Amino acid sequence: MGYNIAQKIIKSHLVSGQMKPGEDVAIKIDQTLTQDSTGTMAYLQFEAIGIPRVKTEISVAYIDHNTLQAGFENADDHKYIQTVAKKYGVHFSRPGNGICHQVHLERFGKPGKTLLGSDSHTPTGGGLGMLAIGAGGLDVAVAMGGGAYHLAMPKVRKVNLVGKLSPWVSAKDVILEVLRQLTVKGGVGYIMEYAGEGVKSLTVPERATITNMGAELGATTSVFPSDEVTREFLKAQGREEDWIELSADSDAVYDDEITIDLSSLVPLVAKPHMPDNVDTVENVGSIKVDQVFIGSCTNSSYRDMETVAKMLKGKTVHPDVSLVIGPGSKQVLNMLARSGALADMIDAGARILESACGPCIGMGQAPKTDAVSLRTNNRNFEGRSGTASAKVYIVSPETAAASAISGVLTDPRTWGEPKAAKEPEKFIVNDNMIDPPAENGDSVEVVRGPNIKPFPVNVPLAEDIKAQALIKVGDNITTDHIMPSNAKLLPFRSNIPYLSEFCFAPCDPHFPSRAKEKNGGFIIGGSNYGQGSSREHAALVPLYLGIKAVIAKSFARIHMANLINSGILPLTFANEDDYDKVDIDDVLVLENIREKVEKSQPIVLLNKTKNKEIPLELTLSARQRKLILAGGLLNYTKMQSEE
Ligand code: MIC
Ligand code: SF4
Repeated sequence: MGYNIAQKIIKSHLVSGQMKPGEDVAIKIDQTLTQDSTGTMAYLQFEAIGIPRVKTEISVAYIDHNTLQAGFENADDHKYIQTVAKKYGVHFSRPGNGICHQVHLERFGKPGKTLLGSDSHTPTGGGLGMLAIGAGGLDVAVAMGGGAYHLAMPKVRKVNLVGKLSPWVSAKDVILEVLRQLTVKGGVGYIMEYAGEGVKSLTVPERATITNMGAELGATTSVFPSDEVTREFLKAQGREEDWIELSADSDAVYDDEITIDLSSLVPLVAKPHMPDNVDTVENVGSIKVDQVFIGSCTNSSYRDMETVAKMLKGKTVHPDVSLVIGPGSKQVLNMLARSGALADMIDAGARILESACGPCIGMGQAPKTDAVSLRTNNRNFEGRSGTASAKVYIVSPETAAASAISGVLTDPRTWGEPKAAKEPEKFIVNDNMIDPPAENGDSVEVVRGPNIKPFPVNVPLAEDIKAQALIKVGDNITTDHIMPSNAKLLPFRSNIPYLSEFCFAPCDPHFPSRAKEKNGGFIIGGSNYGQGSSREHAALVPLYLGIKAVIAKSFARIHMANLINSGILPLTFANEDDYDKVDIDDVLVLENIREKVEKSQPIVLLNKTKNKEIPLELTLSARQRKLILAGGLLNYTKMQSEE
């Protein structure tokens, strides 16, 4: 029996475990990436582990999220990351060099390699045929130290692409169609592997748009074959030697399969406030638009930006629209500048931003009250734009540009002649904004600003837990609900005590004070709890507030791993209906929980207030049980190195 691409890469990196879906496998990590909003924590944890030099083939620290610098905090974090990177053997991509995923695709990604990144959109690298996975900062820190990455062996779903995209329909519409079919939970437990004739017609940046937004499916990652198109891309980046061919065996077996006919797709839009709330642009109709943002790690490649510039050339942005454009990298911005495309954008009235995440994570450009904002990014969660009442619609760059000119949501097919840009034969390559690490880091002094506070470390799991339910939330709660991120909060990613004041702010602003007053307790969640980002702050902050366990209908992958890494129990209701048997303030008891976790015995929650027994499940690998018992990955890693 042959292998698919995902299995081939896992097999060639397998350190332990069997490649059977659901089993714990450990894989060797070739490359890591961090960004600044998760990176400070990742490097603090790397320092706490105490390994003198990273052991990966390459590790890169990017500065791309916290670039607004309204106070000293961001700049202090940048300096900390720059110096810690230099000392421990990590390349440093300076602020302004671009969004981690775009730059990594351009300059470092290699087909067949594994990449672990402290950002949920790390699967962007799958566009190049990498096995690129998003994880919490602590997992990345361990991987930098040479430790294997543990995950439940995913199933592999084949996405068979047939036909060819029609003019004005682009990669964003492909992934929106996948999201429409499968929903934000549809990828949980899966790797999405793209195959079929249609693959050839997609360039690497287009493939990367699709794998990037596989994160919104909840998938472990997404991967494309590495073929002649991949070779051409790497050659144009001056790195043809990094190319290898990678395809599924002809008799490869998949756990599941869907087919997408590219020729039947039309421009699509994800309506507020979920990426799977998908409809056609035509159906949604000409709603009035206040803001358009073209950028983010999903759609900020040279191809996307040139296409937009061609559409804007000679036109003027509608008077009621603010058009904001953030090219994904210095390379893209430089090429736009030299081709004249940047001048066409400026001339049309676009507001040009530096190459960074920017508005995608609410770092500036918050729209007006009740605004309709069209964005090419990947997430439209409520409040993420920085304006609580704004309605964010996710669209392709083509739909975004057409709408910016007309002032209403516009189907780009009404524009006539197609304008899609071609991939260049040669990209402008200048890595002068990527600082290599010191040959010998001993003499490098790590600079720590006053905003860097110690992070919480758990204690070993208690014998019994008795505490109250502090909050009860519904389905699809995102990490943006648990630990919001915006221009005001992102500067405090290395300051857990400060962040804790805002935990669950969009759901219940009194949660932090209640948690402190009651000395911690339980969180009750619905299904797909913790979807979205990789930020381990959504676990570290609850840990700081004394959360002992989250009891939910189901969990999103990265967040569940982050809870375990923090030593917080991720329990699920054995019967989903039992969710109704717990209310806020109920006193809950987990008797002999330590022994039960240790011996994998059935767990029953006693709701003392309602006098009800509720069966729970704890689906953990043997290793994860040890992490929970030890009080998290850091304690466990230290215990192991002491043995
Ligand atoms: C996001 O898109 O939500 C982020 C900001 O990039 C996060 C990481 C973070 O919270 O710092 C992610 O996707 O993992
Ligand atoms: Fe940055 Fe947005 Fe991409 Fe997250 S999704 S890495 S905030 S551009």
